[in-house]
Amino acid sequence: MQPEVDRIAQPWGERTPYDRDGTWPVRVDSYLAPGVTVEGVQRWVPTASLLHSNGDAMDIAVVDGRIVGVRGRSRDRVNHGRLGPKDLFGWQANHSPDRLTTPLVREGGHLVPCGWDTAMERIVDRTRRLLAERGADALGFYTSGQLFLEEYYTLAVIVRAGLGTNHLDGNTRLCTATAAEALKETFGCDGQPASYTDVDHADVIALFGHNMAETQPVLWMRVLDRLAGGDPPRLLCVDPRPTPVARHATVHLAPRSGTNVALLNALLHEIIRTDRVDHAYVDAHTVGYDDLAARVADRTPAWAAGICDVPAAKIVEAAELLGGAERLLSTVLQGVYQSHQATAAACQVNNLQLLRGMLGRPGCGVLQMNGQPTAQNTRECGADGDLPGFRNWRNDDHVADLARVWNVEPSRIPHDAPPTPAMEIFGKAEQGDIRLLWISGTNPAVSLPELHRIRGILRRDSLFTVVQDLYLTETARFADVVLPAATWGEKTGTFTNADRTVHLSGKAVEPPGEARPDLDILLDYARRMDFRDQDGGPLIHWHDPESAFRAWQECSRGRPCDYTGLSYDRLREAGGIQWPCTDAAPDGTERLYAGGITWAAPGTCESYGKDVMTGDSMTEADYRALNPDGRAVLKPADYVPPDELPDATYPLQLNTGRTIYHFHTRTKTGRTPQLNAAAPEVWVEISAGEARRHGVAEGDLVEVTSRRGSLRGRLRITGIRDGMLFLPFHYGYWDTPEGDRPGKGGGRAANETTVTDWDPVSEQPLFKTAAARLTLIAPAAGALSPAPTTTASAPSGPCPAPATTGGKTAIARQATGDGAG
Ligand SMILES: Nc1nc2c(c(=O)[nH]1)N[C@H]1C(S)=C(S)[C@@H](COP(=O)(O)OP(=O)(O)OC[C@H]3O[C@@H](n4cnc5c(=O)[nH]c(N)nc54)[C@H](O)[C@@H]3O)O[C@H]1N2
Ligand SMILES: Nc1nc2c(c(=O)[nH]1)N[C@H]1C(S)=C(S)[C@@H](COP(=O)(O)OP(=O)(O)OC[C@H]3O[C@@H](n4cnc5c(=O)[nH]c(N)nc54)[C@H](O)[C@@H]3O)O[C@H]1N2
Ligand SMILES: [Mo]
Repeated sequence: MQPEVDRIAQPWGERTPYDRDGTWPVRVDSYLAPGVTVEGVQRWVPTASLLHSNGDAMDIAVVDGRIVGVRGRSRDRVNHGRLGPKDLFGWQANHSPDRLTTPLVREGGHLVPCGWDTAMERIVDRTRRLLAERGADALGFYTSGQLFLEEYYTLAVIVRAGLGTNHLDGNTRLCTATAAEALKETFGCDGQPASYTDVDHADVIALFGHNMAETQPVLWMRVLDRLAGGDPPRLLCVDPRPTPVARHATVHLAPRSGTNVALLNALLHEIIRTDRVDHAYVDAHTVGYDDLAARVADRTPAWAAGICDVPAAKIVEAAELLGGAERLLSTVLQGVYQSHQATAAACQVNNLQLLRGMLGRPGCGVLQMNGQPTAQNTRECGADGDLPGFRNWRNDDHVADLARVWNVEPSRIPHDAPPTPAMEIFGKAEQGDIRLLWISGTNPAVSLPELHRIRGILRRDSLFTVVQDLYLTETARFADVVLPAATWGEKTGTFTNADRTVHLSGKAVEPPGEARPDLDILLDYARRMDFRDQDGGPLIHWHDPESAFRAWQECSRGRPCDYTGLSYDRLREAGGIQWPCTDAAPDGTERLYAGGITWAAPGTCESYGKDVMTGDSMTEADYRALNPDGRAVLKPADYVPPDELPDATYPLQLNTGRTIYHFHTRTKTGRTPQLNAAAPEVWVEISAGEARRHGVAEGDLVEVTSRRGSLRGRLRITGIRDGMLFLPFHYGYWDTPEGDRPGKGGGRAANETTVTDWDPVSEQPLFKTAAARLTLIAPAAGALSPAPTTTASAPSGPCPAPATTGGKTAIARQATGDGAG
């Protein structure tokens, strides 16, 4: 193994092969700023990555009060020392000279610096005025999947019990709402069943709409290392793009977008037809088999082939792979969650797993993935559309139990309707019902669909907007008050990755200027608002991260996400530990449901479920009748076509998503030299056939237009399926503040074009299914497409663009064996 690798050119580093049921070898990846040596590092501060959901554990290197690099943690269960490109280089954004260092308030139309007292008093005054004039329903909160557990929990208590509004959601609504919903529909409760160690044992791994190679590169390294070892797993990839996952797959299905349910129904049909069903498991642990079997009885591969535009024989091949698996691990992500019939499709993957009896054993399980680093915590702390601790808002006993924890009257906690989903919060702001919107750790002016509309909402005079961020983002530019936040490395707290692994993230350095941890900002607000419990004591009775963590532990006691066996000291010592962690399971819990389904009984479940076609809620009585004994529910779904299909004017399917080098709206990765250089500008992907039909070629400047808006970018010709166009959604406007450029075109945010539409069950927006057209603006004339060549955007044929490399500045160390120390 080379000791040093260009980790832009080789994002996954080199292989450390291992055999099935073996132990994944350690490989410690590290990157230190030029001129810094390991010996020169004064302190190493433990944390985990905040740039995806994988939870890669690492130490921050500190010299003279500054972050100078990172090193993977060899002993951590998640990564065994490995880091991805964003993990290695992304910390540099902390030092960007344009970090916010003071609060800002709007004066005479302009944002001007001010002190914390001025900024906070403005927010408190506005809150009090709105509470008096319009009630708590005039207040809305839109938070993140990137803050810490302690912060979400504090926010949830402030909003739900302090202010008493139901209008609190996270950008997790755009991200993992469908994961949570699919788990609730099938298992009665949120909570990731499987574990990353299942990769070590599986003989078949199926990835549904999940570009793991680019979005969880360290987990993908684990898969690559198994592929390079003895008795490698076979992969099924379902994705219309030629992702690195697709290139390594035994079977790659590239369906029309929005047809997941049709494809999955055909796969279930084949599993049942060939009787690959584990009847003993199904009889013991599920309800709904007969209904499911009847609903897919005529959903043949030939039927699905016509809808998905995938050869029937390939669907049969995929079903053989799934049906023949001894140990099947399935993963699901945005190609399902942000596509048409999101929850219905995600539930069919759960059904597949249950029919095959592949749950709760090594190598067997489903990962309804998270995307953001701390999305799990947004959900479990109730800072999204759930009550804390996966309590059921429709179960009075659960509400009463939460009221007991908070020492308030149950009536103080709004629970007469479901917590308001993000798209509805913006809708209420648009209608003037919500008058104060507090946005923390998210950049909706780039990440929400149909940006022209979102800008209109943020610009409204009737809406008072607070934005809490690190930079003056596209969203912050619309704010009435901007609060400068401290971030990863500058504050302490915990967060939980996609396989329930909790990490402690330590403060390594001071935040810049007057920037404050999000927790401190919320505690300050709570103090100024003077929220009280029913005995007149302070509602928020904690004062720092560790005391907030303890308060949350009490709230989680006896719940599925039980944290009571953890502590900061234990996490500091042991590294990542998976919840539930209790006196009975002091080392955490590798897999849920190892001994059967545990949280689906009517009295304990988080949700009574919904109709997965319409989103209509089931009543408690419905649920008791369907599932009296608390088993897993096999919920069938019929395929229905997407609302917006290609037509003569907009002939292409519009697909949007990610590249390995950037995170979301690039506020951090765009400020990281190595990552920015690897993918500096937006591009547009289509197939060679589609390029011929449109008379365009590699590198041409093209315009993409939908019914909502347009953007421009240079073309990359790839192996993507015909009839589809792909846009990375990372590129916003932070270099050009004017935002809207009416009539001029030339924007570059994918969400100028995406549609305001959502899954009826999870209410997650559909970023992957709409229609668009492509027109030539100017031939390349020597200009190159900025798309990376190392990833899903690799050119399918000869291409003038040079291979993506990072050169000298992107050389990171990778150490194995004794050298890994
Ligand atoms: N590098 C990087 N990593 C990240 C992030 C990032 O911004 N950058 N973000 C993190 C977050 S928050 C998230 S949510 C995850 C997302 O991680 P992923 O879901 O893996 O990423 P996406 O690129 O959004 O979408 C995955 C794939 O869905 C496919 N797809 C589109 N439509 C369909 C369809 O109808 N059916 C099927 N089967 N597939 C379809 C797309 O072609 C795409 O390749 O990544 C996390 N990790
Ligand atoms: N077209 C299209 N749109 C999409 C998607 C897609 O696939 N296609 N994916 C969707 C998904 S899955 C997601 S998760 C969203 C992501 O969308 P956003 O949440 O809008 O994206 P980010 O750029 O991660 O925004 C996070 C913000 O928080 C700030 N921040 C970072 N750390 C901290 C901190 O510690 N404290 C505070 N206060 N702020 C902090 C960052 O500077 C940044 O401005 O985008 C969604 N939008
Ligand atoms: Mo996400």
